[in-house]
Amino acid sequence: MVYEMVTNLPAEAIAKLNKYSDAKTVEDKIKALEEFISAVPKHKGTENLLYWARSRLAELRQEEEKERRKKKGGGPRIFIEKAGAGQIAIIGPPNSGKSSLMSRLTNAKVVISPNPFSTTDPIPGMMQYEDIQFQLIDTPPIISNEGNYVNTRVLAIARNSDAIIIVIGLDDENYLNTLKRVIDTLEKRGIMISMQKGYIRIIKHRSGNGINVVFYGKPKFTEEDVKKALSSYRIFNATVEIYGEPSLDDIDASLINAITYKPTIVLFNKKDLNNFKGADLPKDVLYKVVSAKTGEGLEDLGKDIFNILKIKRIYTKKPNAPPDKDPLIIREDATIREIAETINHSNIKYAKIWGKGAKYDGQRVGPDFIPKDKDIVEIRF
Ligand SMILES: Nc1nc2c(ncn2[C@@H]2O[C@H](COP(=O)(O)OP(=O)(O)O)[C@@H](O)[C@H]2O)c(=O)[nH]1
Ligand SMILES: [Mg+2]
Repeated sequence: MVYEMVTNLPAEAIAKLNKYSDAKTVEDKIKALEEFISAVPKHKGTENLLYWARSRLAELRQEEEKERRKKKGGGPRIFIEKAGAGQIAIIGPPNSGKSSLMSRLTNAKVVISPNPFSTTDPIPGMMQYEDIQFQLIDTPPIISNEGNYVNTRVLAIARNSDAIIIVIGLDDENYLNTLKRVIDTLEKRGIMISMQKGYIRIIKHRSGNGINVVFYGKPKFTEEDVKKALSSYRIFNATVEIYGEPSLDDIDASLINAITYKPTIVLFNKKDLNNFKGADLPKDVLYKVVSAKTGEGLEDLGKDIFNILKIKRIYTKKPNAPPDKDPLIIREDATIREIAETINHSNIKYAKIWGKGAKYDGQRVGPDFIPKDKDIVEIRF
């Protein structure tokens, strides 16, 4: 397969794209993206790229507008500062039970009401799971019962979160249709709840050893194609994860941040009111039938959230001292080296570990070793 599209991008467009990636504020991102769009030649081969760039730009403009109003002392902030082991946006249509769920699971004070638009602002609250906490965010309805109203502010929160819980009420006669509308709304704005169709994640590194491509799926292109595509963007050090069967265009979408994957749990709520008749969802989307009113079905939700976030807890310790009480929360597949880096150490010699990941207590392991959830790690420098 020949990769043609991005190689057509002029150097100027690539420079603007890098400027966009590096931009720290919404204003700078908008400016760089506008310049990027005007520097991209308009033809069949760049259609997708421009579509994604324009949708991202529209979203950024809305964020900017909200920020402006906030500065004037008006409306509330769109983003909620992250806390705990992960931020999870609870989204769904009006009256599905989002606030009831929030009130059952967290310490947050929320308004529960049969009035469909009773929740007007996003509200965070902490949910305890074993020795860690997740930050849940209750949100206003994302779509209306009728009509085409879509809440872009909720979409922005979903995009910024680490995972999504979609709440659908079983008292809604067309609950499967309603769920489909929520999922379509998310996908149209580049928020994917499944990786099955295909997804590319690009993690850029400042330095390092080139392009490392990891295949979790079977795309119709090769590692060479990925390297060529990235080098046309002047990206020479990156980890590229490929899921499902994406196309090479998805590289563009991923670079521009237009497509993002969010691990998702669907909760079919109000099981006390109505029977659940099954749902056809992608394999990698977890769903549960629950009642926010009685608590039924919610027993393992903490464990489920922990699992979809793909994180682990590591208790670090110093020699001859007990392990830290508060775990370090890190990616499930993080190595000893990455754990050391997050606690600001680079010259690791070896580590000693205790727990599920260890063959025996105090096993000596190297920097590339991957400890398991709840392991105790003593790093030696
Ligand atoms: N029977 C029953 N009613 C529920 C359940 N969860 C929420 N409700 C009711 O549904 C209405 C809307 O709930 P609310 O949490 O405000 O929904 P939201 O608009 O999604 O935040 C309220 O009258 C709740 O009491 C449930 O599991 N069972
Ligand atoms: Mg509500």
